[in-house]
Amino acid sequence: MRIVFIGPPGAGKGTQAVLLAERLGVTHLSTGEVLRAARTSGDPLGRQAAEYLDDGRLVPDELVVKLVADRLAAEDCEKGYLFDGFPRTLPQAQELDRLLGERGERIELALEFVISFEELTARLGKRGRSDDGEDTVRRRLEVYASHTRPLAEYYNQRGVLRRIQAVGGVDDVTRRVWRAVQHARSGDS
Ligand code: B4P
Repeated sequence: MRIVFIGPPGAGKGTQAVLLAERLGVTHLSTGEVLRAARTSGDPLGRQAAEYLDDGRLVPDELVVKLVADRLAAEDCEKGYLFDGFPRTLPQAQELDRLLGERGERIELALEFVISFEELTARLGKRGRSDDGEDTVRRRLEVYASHTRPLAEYYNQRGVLRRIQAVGGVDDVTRRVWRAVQHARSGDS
């Protein structure tokens, strides 16, 4: 299956993506994780991405798209993939469609994680990653609302959007994610 996860920072996309990718036997690709790893290793991509990560802005589209295009070409993506945190802008979504079109593929499920601002700030406060400081989180949430949230409509128009409530324990959310996957597979509404 080919899936994208959409949701604000801290919604639990990464947590659920690991579980779902394993259950479906597909490749999990988190652009956030790849960018953080590149920063730590100090390679050229990481050096370019660092300033954006640290102040909560989106890394430029061309850098992220290149990263995804390279990754998609790897053999392990032939069995399906789950993009976690990508696309995050309309140009990224359009470029992804173009790349997939060349492969004769398309996104079959776009899962939007719905969660309140209060719950998010509480979760991120507990996590304490370097981009989880109060001002950075506020910036990331604003960027989400202006650039990424509109993608839900993009996928809704393509008939592949499903929304789940991302509150409750991890197991509760996992059950909702799985139900959405089953509906998408059977074509139910
Ligand atoms: P990401 O790595 O995608 O990180 P995220 O949005 O913060 O996290 P996620 O929603 O995956 O939450 P998680 O499961 O960790 O992005 C980081 C940065 O990278 C961006 O700000 C941007 O700069 C850059 N970037 C990434 N992709 C990009 C792109 N495509 N274009 C441009 N820039 C890009 O969960 C959060 C916390 O909640 C955890 O501590 C977890 O333990 C906890 N949690 C999870 N589920 C829970 C539950 N049900 N109940 C309670 N707590 C829960």
